[in-house]
Amino acid sequence: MNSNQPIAKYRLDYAKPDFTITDIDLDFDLSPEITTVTARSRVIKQNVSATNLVLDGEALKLLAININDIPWQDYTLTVTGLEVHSVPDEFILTIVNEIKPIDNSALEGLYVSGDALCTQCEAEGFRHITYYLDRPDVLARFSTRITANKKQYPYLLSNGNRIAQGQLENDRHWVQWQDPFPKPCYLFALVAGDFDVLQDNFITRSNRQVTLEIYVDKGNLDRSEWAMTCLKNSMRWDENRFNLEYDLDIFMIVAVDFFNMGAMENKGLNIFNSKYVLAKPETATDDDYLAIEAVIGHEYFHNWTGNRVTCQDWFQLSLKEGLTVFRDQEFSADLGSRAVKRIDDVKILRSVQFAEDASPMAHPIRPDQVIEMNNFYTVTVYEKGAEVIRMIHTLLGEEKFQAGMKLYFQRYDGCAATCDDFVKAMQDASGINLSHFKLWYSQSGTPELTINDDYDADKQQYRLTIKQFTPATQEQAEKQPLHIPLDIELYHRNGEIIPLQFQGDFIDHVLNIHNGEEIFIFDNVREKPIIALLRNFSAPVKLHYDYQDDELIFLMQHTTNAFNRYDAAQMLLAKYIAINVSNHQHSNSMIIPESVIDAFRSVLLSSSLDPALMAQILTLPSENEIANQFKVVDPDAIHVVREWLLTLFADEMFDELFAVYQHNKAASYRIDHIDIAKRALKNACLTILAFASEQDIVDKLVNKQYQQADNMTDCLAALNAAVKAQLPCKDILLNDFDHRWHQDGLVIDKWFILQATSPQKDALANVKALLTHRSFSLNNPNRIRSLIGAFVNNNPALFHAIDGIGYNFLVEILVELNQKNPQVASRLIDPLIRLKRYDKTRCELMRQALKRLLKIDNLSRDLYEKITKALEV
Ligand code: B3K
Ligand code: ZN
Repeated sequence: MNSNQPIAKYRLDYAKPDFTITDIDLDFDLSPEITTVTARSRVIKQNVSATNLVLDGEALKLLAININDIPWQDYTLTVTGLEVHSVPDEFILTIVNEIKPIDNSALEGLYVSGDALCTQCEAEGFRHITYYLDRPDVLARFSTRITANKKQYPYLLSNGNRIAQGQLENDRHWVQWQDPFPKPCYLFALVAGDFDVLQDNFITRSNRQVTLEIYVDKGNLDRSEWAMTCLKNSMRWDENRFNLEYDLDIFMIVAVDFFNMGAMENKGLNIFNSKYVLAKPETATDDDYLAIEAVIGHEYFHNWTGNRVTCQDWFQLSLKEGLTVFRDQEFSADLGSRAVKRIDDVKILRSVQFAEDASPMAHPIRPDQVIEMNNFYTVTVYEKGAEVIRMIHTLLGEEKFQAGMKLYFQRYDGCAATCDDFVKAMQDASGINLSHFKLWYSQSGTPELTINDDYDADKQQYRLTIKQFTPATQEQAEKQPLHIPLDIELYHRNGEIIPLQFQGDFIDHVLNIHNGEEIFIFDNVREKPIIALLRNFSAPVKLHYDYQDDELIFLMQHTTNAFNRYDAAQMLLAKYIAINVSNHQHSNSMIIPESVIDAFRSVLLSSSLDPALMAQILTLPSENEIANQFKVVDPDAIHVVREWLLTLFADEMFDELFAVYQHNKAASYRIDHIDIAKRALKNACLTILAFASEQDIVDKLVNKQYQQADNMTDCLAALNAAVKAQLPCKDILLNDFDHRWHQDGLVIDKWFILQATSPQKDALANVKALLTHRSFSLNNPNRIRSLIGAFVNNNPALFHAIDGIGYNFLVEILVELNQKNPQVASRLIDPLIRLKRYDKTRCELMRQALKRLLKIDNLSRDLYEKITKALEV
């Protein structure tokens, strides 16, 4: 990789394109072995001094170039594409080229998924289809004609409306599509295959009828109904909450088994990983149902936030992703449990995004420097991006926020915009100054708030001193204070809320922090209050405040914000986990006060708490969540302490857990939020009970739930409990599950995940053996993520085994995946680049592993970018 090192692109180097393309007619003569693409584009010069048209293209075989239908000889093929020299100011460019879908294992461009052909163009996949201006600020009207064998590919789909079709000789047929909305090429899509189709329709609020179609593999129709329900709910919700209506006559979703990510929002033709479409109670868990709802919503919502208004350049990715994640989060919250949704989202942020901020890949939500764009579809751009939008929502309130959205669409519909454009629209529509707030777009890292308070009984005054500090990140040493909305509430010890006031004026519960240090004083506080901080997680920050146990226990019971009840419980656990990690490291015995256990017991005994919230409170933080508390992570100690805590909880609260478990059993399975909550609570209890010292009893209980389950949620919860607690029944149950489900990829993925996250000492040997399991394939990203991804990410104690065998295993896998599928390989490497978080021995082993990877022949840009950052070379 030395002679030809990939080079970075910089946000500030953005320049408008020299040429634009207003219309493109694509013609595909499809076959998996060789597909011929004819692209006829209307090209217009934008920069008068430009003479050469520089097009992107990769792995293409050029057959012909015409300008205004005359063959053109004056061109050069380059490493990155094609330069057409001395072109006129406006012309029709025709390019004919060939591609080989069957050889496309990277799943970018046109590729084979099972028996179908499909495309993935975001971010820069269109250049694998034809030579083009593959950048999001070139918007063209697309028409697409597809010709293929009719038996093999009875359905030929593309964006927009189907305008013509016909039969040809030799069992061939063709279909022509036209998309009236100009779009960048990353939103282009094509699918050819044989499917079962679920059809429905939706009447928009202006009374237009939209045909809805969901395409699934033959035999899967009974698993597609939930996706259709979610789609219709999304369409209605976007009309009601955001005033946004669908714009074409047809909306199609195609589910494919081979897909690098979750799904893709191509205009009018969303392509989905089948994992986010297919569900029936026997095969999908409640979490699967909720994930489908979120992803269907997300892709649908992109129609306005992403497609109608797109991004000027890829550095602006969070413009569409942060905003669309915010929208899908609100959709799920409005339809289900807002508190649980918030908790789930914050968990991801704390466990994955905070870890990314502390890694060599730290970047602002609008990155400044990129080698491989696919490396920046990150939890920072997406989830932290959504938190930034949420903070704007908190600062403006719903009404002004919606006014900002309206202005944003008025200004930029049909255009490519920037994050600055979005913030300006929000500011102009609301009259609220966001100039300091904008720093969230350019500054990386997790801000830390340190809060001190004191109470003056004589003056009846309560005083808060708030300091903010953002630790340096690898790519950005200097940090400025941010504008942080801090939502708080004060309580008297009797549970009463104290109104916030200063010198006779009431103060809003959202404090605006702008400086490195700020002081807030509250009057008329008649006793030292208990403070609820960062209500609803009002900003993506870490909090330091010296809570006493009794204050956290108070908040668990009294605070009005459900998120804060959960968070108080988390803080209480975090404190005793940290103490006991240290105890374990120093060979001291582990301890926890009885009052802490009693606090959790009273959660179990509460008759008023929402079962969904109870389940969240009773679910111990994952080892990854715990790891983020520590500067230097000790994965062994964290694992031991977490299991010790589970056994302690199980033994100390056995009767209460068992009673709640029994009480929340449902007679039959229904997908509604009350039943989902009850199952979550029941299974949270089972997960703890499984660790009880009375192993015979819980082994029977778990076994019974597994055998009697009529749905995947209960079946998998039992299997998970058996594996995590290493119950005697686990092997029989695991074998049974394999036997029952090995032919169903999506279901057997759940089994691969359990095998990969087993605490059993020889889990890695087992993972290696499973690489040859009948259901496993290194060609399918879902299988890779379930077996290998789950091991390296979610079995930290074993991945970080002190002899380095976990690291060696990952190196072997990455060597194999580097060329086969660079995007998937690049996601797998993340836990290995966080070397600085570990002790010297592990850090050195990780460094050696990375050095070995850097020597791979033809190292992909994706891995190169992460490895060089990790090694700081
Ligand atoms: N926009 C796509 C992600 C494309 C990933 C490219 N590597 C899915 C989504 O965020 O909706
Ligand atoms: Zn998205």
